[in-house]
Amino acid sequence: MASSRTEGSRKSKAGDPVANRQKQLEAFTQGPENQLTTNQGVPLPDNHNSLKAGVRGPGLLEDFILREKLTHFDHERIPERVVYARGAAAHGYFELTRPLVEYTKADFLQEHGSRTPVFVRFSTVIGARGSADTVRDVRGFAVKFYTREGNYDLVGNNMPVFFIQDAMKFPDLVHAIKPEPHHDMPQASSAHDTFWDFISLMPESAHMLMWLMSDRALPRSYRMMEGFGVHTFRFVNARGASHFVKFHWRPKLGKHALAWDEAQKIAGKDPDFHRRDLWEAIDRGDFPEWELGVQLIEEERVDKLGVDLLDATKLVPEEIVPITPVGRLVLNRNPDSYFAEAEQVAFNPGHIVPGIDFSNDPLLQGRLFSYLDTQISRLGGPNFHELPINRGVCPMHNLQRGGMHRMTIARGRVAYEPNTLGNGSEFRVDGGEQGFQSLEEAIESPKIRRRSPSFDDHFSQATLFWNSQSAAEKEHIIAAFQFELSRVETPAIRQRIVDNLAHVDARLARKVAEPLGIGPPDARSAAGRAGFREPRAKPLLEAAPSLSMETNGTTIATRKVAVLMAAGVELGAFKVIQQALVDAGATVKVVAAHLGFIVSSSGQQVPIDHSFQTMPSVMFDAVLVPGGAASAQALMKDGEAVHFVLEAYKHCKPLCLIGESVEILRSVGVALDDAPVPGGVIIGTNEPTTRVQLGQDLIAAIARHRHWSRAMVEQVPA
Ligand code: HDD
Repeated sequence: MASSRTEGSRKSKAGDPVANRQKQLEAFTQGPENQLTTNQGVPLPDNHNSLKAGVRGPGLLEDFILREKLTHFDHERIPERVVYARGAAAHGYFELTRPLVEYTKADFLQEHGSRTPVFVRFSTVIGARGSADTVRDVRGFAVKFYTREGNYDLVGNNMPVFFIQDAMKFPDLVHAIKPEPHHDMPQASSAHDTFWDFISLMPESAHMLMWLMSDRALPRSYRMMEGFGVHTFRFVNARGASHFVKFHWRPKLGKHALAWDEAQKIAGKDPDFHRRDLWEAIDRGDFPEWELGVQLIEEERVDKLGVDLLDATKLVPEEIVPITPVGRLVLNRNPDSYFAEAEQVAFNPGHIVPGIDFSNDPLLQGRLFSYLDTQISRLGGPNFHELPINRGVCPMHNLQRGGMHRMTIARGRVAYEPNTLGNGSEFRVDGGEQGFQSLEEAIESPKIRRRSPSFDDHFSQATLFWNSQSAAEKEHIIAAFQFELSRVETPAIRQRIVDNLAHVDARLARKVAEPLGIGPPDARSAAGRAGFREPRAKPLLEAAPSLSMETNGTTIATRKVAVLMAAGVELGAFKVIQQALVDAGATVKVVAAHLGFIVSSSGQQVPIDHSFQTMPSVMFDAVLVPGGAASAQALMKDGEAVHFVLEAYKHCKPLCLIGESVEILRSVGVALDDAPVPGGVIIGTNEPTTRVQLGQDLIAAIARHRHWSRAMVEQVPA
């Protein structure tokens, strides 16, 4: 083990900081060995048999080898995170593309092209460690920057706002949304009475609820979701001048969602869907990338914004304060050990560096206490910063000593300051200009336990979000509310939610109420309840296009396309389209009734990647069914193949059907002969002159991701 005194010294400035960080971790890394020892290094004679009194006799207490092995095993688990328990993480770097010298003195934001090693953990919030990835939930997006002036953690979410305004309510929120305490159900779901009971009485959550019921809560991939610092922070420059700042991560692959039915099915078919997706992408060299952008707000502008920057239930639309891109985040290395890295990493919004400071957001202020505190019980004591994944790359020394699992061997008799016995002369740390300086702020206020009236506007941004959604996105939000509230057993809770929603949008509230067996929404009843504040007359903007996920096209890189075939398949068009897809960065997999090979109409053998049983349509982004009468007929007779195509249709995925395979869709009554063909459905023949165009059409359809307004989706069984 390397001594902490020599690790990561500032000399790393001369070398590659990302490589140096990896070297630092390697000092703690062990490869597989072909010899076993005890923890004391004593070679094992045998790893199959315990020590006994005779081969059929009782075990002996003396067996230190068995006892050590069982004892370690018995203690292998640590408490899971109280929230954000399930996650996946990766190493990478942050590269600065736009120095921010005039705004902040943060060392890692000064030099164009400088690279800072990072470790990033994505997560779901509600579920236990063993729950499914694709549940409806907020996603955590936590980034640890190992800077030369200490670790900086940006501990954000994939949604830019939060449920509550004050940390005082966090334990209530979490108790309400987690499984109900009497029977510990449901797992990883907000669709139950206690959550909606609490939320119905907390109108400040209206905006976040809209995000949670939207497609943002169903990301297609961790690689395809945005991240937000949520709170307003401060940048402080070398002259001590400050700007407010909000952080945004924008994925290079675009932001995309799953369909709700699909997300539920994936939760059963592959509960590790998002974790696997991240791991496999990095493993094959498709390194996920995000752009870091900042919204910079001058102190003088704050009062004119129309949004209280200290209120975490509000965002500042980028249509009002544009986002300046400043760098890129690249994840290029999977962890070596899930436990040692992803599980033991300890994030904390209180880990900041000179040049960055907190705002007075009361939610953030509470977080500054909670994270250090939780790590102490989760990681077993106050020395978790010494774990390899949590160590900084710059020197760390202070006078803290002892505590469980202390690793650093601090020399000498002196663990106090001021002193003269340490290095032989007087040592004293005086206040001064060096080190982290909190931004000086004049505060003269009464001590008070109350909310600021500027936090009162609970609905206008919920309305702005609603108005900014496309027609299909609005339908998804309505359906999500209906689903969740249909699971709520207490009618009065359902009623309170729709009454509240009437203050977001009358049509939304009416539509949500329709299947719930309750009365029509009553806005006045909501207005009469404690905690309710009259909405502002008008949202800041009519609509903010940046809040919608609808897209006209992005890259199709790393999207997965299934090709369905059976014996007799015609390969002509398939080969041209396959090449076009691969050239555009997509992955193409052949799926069939069995593994092995398929013999094409021209006698060629096509290797099969997956069978229908193990790789259903929900594992893919698009489906291609080549022509060939024999192949199409065999697929038509195979319930799993038909289901594959219909399910992909229902989930609004791009479909390319060639020749006779068109019959699969026609068989359930989807109108294909009269124009227009349903969105994202491409129909073609094996005709050589049209093959290139078919490929281009399919690529354009995949780039749009899902064709949410596709016709007849409800009628198609799947
Ligand atoms: Fe938190 C974990 C993000 C409010 C208390 N939080 C945690 C993680 C993320 C966030 C991403 C997981 C980090 C990891 O991967 O290890 N939390 C947020 C955001 C919030 C927020 C974006 C609002 C803007 N959190 C919040 C409040 C409190 C906490 C108000 C308490 C006052 N959060 C915790 C925690 C956790 C945590 C209990 C659980 C595990 C951990 O810290 O390490 O302390």
